[in-house]
Parts: sequence; C-alpha cells; structure tokens
Amino acid sequence: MAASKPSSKRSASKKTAKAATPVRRQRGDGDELHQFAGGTHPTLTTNQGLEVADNQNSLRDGPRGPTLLEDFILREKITHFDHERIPERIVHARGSAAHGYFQLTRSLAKYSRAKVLTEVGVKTPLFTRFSTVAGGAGSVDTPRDVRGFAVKFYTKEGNWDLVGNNIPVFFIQDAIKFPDLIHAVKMEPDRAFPQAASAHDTFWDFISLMPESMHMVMWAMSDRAIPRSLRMIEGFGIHSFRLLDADGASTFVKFHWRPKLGLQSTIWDEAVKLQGADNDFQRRDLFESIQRGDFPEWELAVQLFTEEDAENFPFDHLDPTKIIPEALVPLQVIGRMVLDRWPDNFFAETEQVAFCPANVPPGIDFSNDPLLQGRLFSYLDTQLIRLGGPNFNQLPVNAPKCPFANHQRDGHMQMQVPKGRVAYDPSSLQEDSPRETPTGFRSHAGSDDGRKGRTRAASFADHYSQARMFFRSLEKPEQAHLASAIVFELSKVETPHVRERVVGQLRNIDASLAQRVADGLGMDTLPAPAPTALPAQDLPKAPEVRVIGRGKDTVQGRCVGILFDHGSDAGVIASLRKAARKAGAEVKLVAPTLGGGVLSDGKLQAADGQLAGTPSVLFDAIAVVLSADAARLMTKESAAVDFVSNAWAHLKAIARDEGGATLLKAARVGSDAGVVDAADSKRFLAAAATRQWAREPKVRQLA
Ligand code: HDE
Repeated sequence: MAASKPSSKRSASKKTAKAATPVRRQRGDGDELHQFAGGTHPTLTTNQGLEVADNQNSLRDGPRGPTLLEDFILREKITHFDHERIPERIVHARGSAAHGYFQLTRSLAKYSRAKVLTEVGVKTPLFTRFSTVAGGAGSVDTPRDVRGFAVKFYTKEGNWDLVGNNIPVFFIQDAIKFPDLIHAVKMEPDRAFPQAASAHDTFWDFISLMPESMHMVMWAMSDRAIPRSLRMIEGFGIHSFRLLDADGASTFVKFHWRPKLGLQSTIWDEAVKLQGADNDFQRRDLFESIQRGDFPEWELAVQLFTEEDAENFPFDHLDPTKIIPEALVPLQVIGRMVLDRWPDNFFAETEQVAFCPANVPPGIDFSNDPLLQGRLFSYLDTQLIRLGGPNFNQLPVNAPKCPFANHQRDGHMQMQVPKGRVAYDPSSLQEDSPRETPTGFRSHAGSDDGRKGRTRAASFADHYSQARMFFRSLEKPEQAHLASAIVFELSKVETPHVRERVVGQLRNIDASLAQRVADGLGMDTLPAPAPTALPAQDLPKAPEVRVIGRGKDTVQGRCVGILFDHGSDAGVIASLRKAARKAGAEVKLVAPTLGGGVLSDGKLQAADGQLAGTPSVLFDAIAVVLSADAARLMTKESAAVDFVSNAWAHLKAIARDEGGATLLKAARVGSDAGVVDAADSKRFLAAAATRQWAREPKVRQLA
C-alpha cells in the first residue's frame, strides 16, 4: 500500500480527502498519527513498535509464489492470535462486569477498623462481575443457574474481594466436595452435553446422594435462579465473616446486596425463549442501562452477631447451607454500590479480573466455615494457571489502587522494574526497602480444641429444616414454579432410580412437594423417604426468601415494546411512549421491517427492532397499536401472533387499540386486569409494574 509523506497536517488532510487512502505521517515528528478520511488513527505497528506498511498481504516469493518464513510481521501477528485464548474459569466462566463505586452511609467503627467500613461518605472504587456457574464462557445468559456476584473493592488498605452469589446458601458444607459437585453439574464428560444446565443425570445423581444440598436445591429450583436482569438480583457473601476492631475484638457478619430495582425473575418458558432470542440478554441489559446513564444500584446490608448470639441459633452459622433468618438477626443497611462505567475492554478487565475471598483489608477476617476455608486456597491457585503466572495482580483490573511493595520478584510477565539490591527482609542496606507495620493485617486470635480429624460437627446435621422453611415461605405461584422446575429437570434424567431418589429426598422436605413432583413425573407410587440423620423441624416462615412481593411496583428500569406498522395511530404511540419514559421505562418500537411505517399522521416512523428478531420475551410489557388492515395481515404472521400470545403466557401487561385487539383475538389472548386500552397509558403502566400472577392458572398447568 503506497504511503505518501506529507510535510504538514494541512497537506495530509488534503491528500486524504482526494485519494481517500490512508496517508501516514512520519513517526518522530511529534505526532504518531495516521490521517484517514473522516478520522484520526494511531500508526499500526508490530509489538516491537515497528511501523507496518502493508497489513493486507504477506511476504511472498513472487505474486503467486509461496509465503516466506522471513515474514516476521505475519508470524508475530498469527502467533499472537494463536495465543489469544486463555483457559476459561472452571466455574463462573460466563460473566459480565462493570466499574463503579461503593459509598458507606453508616459507619461500622464500633465493630471494625477497616476504613472501607468506617469512612462515611467516601467513595471506594470497585469492579463487579456477575456470572453463571455451570456454562462455558460462550454459553447463554438465561439458564437456570446460580448467579455469581463478585465485587472487588479497591480500598485504601488493599483490595477487598466480596466473592458472593445471588443465593445465600451453598450446595455443600465442605470444600473437599466442590470438585465432585462441579463435575456432576457441568456437561457430562463422555458426551459433552448438556451445556449450562443442571437438568441431567449426573447432577441429580450426586445431589440426591448429598442431603446437605437440599436447601440450596430449593433455591436453585426457585425463580431466583432465572432472574430477569442482573440489575434485579440480590447478592450474598454466604459465609459468616468476622469484623475486628482496633483491639482485635470480633463480631460475626454476613453481607447482603439488595438491588434498588427490587427482585424480578422470568417465567421458565420465557427464560427458554430468551435463549433463542438473545444469548446475551443480561449482558446487553447491563451494558445498555449503564450506557444510557441508568446506573444499576444496590444497598449493602449486614447481619451482625456475636459468638454468644451464635450459640443460641437453632443451627450452626458456620454451616454454609444455612441462612440466618432476618427475624433472628435483622439487616442493617450500611452503604450503596453504583455501577457507572462499562469496561473499555472485555478481555483485559472482565476476563482477566481475579477475585479471591482471601483478599480482605485489616478489620475483616474469616470464620471457620469449612467451605470458606477451602475457598481461601482455591482462587489464587486457579488464577495461577488461568492467568499464566504469579504476576496477575499487576494487571490494571487486579492491581490495588493503594501503594503496594514487597520482596516478591520475577516470574512470568513481570511488569514492574524493581530498583535496588535488596529483595529480602530483614535487611539494612536500603533505607526505602518495604517493612512490616504494627497496624497491618492481623488475624483473629481464634481458639479451637486442637483435635485433628476428618470430622463434621454434629451441629451441621440438620439438612431439611431450612429447606422446608424455604419452600413453605414461598408464595403459591412460586411453589408451583419450583415443583415444575424439579419435574422439568427430572424429566431430563434418564435413570429411574435417580429420579426416585430425588423424590425420596423431597419427602423429607414437604409431602405436598414430593407428591406434586411424583405426579408430574407420572410415578405410580411414592418412593420411600431418604434416610435422615435428623428429621425436618417446622420453622417460622422467612418472607425474605420470596421473589414475589419483593420487586418494586414500578416500571423503572424495565422495557416496553410497542408493535406497530403502516397506519398505526401516531397519537397513541406518542402518548404511550411519553408516559412510559416519564415513569423511567425504556421503550422500543417493533415493526415487520426496520424501516417501520407511515403512521396515521403521515410521518414515517422507523423501528428499533424487526418483528421476527425482536420477540416479546425481550420486553417487560407490550403495546399493540395497529390499523385494521395491518392487524388483518399480522393475524397470518406467526411472529406477530407469538409476540402477543407469549406476552400473555408470560403474565405481562398488554395494551391494545382496536387493531391490536384483532391480533390478540387471533392469538387467543384472553382478558384480565393486565390487558388494557392502549389509550389509557396510566392503567397500562400500573399493570406493567408487576407480573399478572392471577392469570397464571389460565395459561399454564403447573405441577
Ligand atoms: Fe467459587 N470459585 N468456589 N464460590 N466462585 C471460582 O475462581 C471455589 C463458592 C464464586 O467473577 C474459581 O477465579 C471453591 C461459593 C464466584 O471471576 C475457583 C468453592 C461461592 C466466582 C472457585 C467455591 C462462590 C467463583 C473459578 C467451594 C459464593 C467467580 C475461577 C469451597 C459465596 C468470580 C476463579 C469471578 C470462582 C473455587 C464455592 C462464588 C475455582 C473451591 C460458596 C462469584 O477458584
């Protein structure tokens, strides 16, 4: 490719405009930029900084001859490309992340000396990554799965990683079972399916033999595991941690994130269809909300309790399969997290971020939860291989934002150039060599009975009481969804004795649940209950475990889809749009073509989405505004019929005008409080603020 060498900026842009080919300026003249028609570009170089004159053709021995080994530019480019992939995370491989900040609103100075928990009003920068657990990095966003909720606070005293999930308990009580659990849930090793799904034999085989997993199974089969948006999930640190004050006195703490938008889940059928409509549904939702300045926000709340409190709990708080009901220890809100910046580069930040529960500042410490203790080892270990060596902490997304210095040296990809001759401690040769400080991190001076053994505390033996409490605390529709979810999953399990063993476990939790699942599977007789160490106790209900009723009755952060075509009523569309936006919702227009249509006012209205590729699962509520002619045509268009019938089946509010009503009729959509006149935007938005739960028995036979 020919490159001219302009003598001034003016001549460069003139040449660019004429020839519309890149014109390169010399490096070293103080300006290393290319001038292209319509833009300013940095000069393309090799990784050694050598300017590249031709990025289109490799070096050949004659125009039709073989490529020469000498072509170091080709070799460098291809070699780098060949090494672009790093091992994906063994769990939580698929994730989306954002930058933001944490702001403390209430000091915990009485309990902790950590500055991040004591300096009210100070904004601590952070990076938060959400993930699914089982699927690979390229899998979909909406499977039934736990969501990871990992937050890296760049505090003044070092990084604090609160590496949690959106479910407050876990499947297992001891880290030694984690590889078994993950091998059981991931795709089966011989056939390499199913991807990102727990609905298969190996998962349920393992689970049915692990009674301690039953509480978490209830959560994982509930609507919590099919969230609508990452902005609408809770987060939990799960384990008890310790707060330590300046004297080393300890208070136990559990961490909770609560979304400002409240909780919202999908209907299972909707989640399945979302996978086809948009693999990246939740990533896109997070991205778009941040791009439009509608920043996702959570409250951070804590449950604080003492050793003595803990002794009186009817369960062991060190057992990660238990929650501490809010009735026992109420939540105290201490701050908020706002995510306000999407990463500049997915790989550099979201992929290379390395969270580790062992990263805590002075004033926060660990409990003896055996799952947490195992995690303290695992994360650094896995990151050594995933990120290729011991210096991954120097990557921009991982590096602390406070000063850091020690005597660790060398290793793959050392980015720093340490100065001086001293790389050890103690030393006397170099004044500025890093030293310990009495104010640094100190562990809780814990005590134990000093007896070694592969044992499990008797206080960990009750596997069913909280599972029962969870199920019985749910609203009726949620109980039905949970039963249906288990029926769905077990219907994919080919081995009869595994299905039976699961039902045997359910009998220990709730007889009606076991019966519903057995009926759903077509079992003639109920299998025997699984053997138990301790039978379930009836505990008081814990309303905080529900999803229904814990959303916010608002359309804020939600999205309304308006289906229109040529001749649609411009006034109705405009007023729906205005009212929805005013109430904080996004509005997207959907038409058979992206070109949209000429509305009743004679003006052309473009569409945001083409009907065939923009089904109603993408929206929280829909409006159908159609002329009589367009409506007649749409009754013969399956994408249009599905648009409304799915919105109906997914319990969404539907606004329709007269034309819209024709389409609704063809799609066999009934009438209820959620189906409203498109001219009545107030009623529509009120209906759109929630799911139409009362409709569910009309549209679905639930187990
Ligand atoms: Fe993890 N987990 N985990 N985990 N975990 C990882 O670390 C592990 C557990 C969680 O966005 C891995 O860097 C063990 C509970 C999240 O990058 C690995 C045990 C909770 C993420 C690992 C657990 C979590 C991970 C894989 C049982 C909720 C994603 C890649 C003892 C409190 C972080 C990596 C991100 C990632 C080990 C159980 C949350 C292998 C051994 C319980 C959110 O180190």
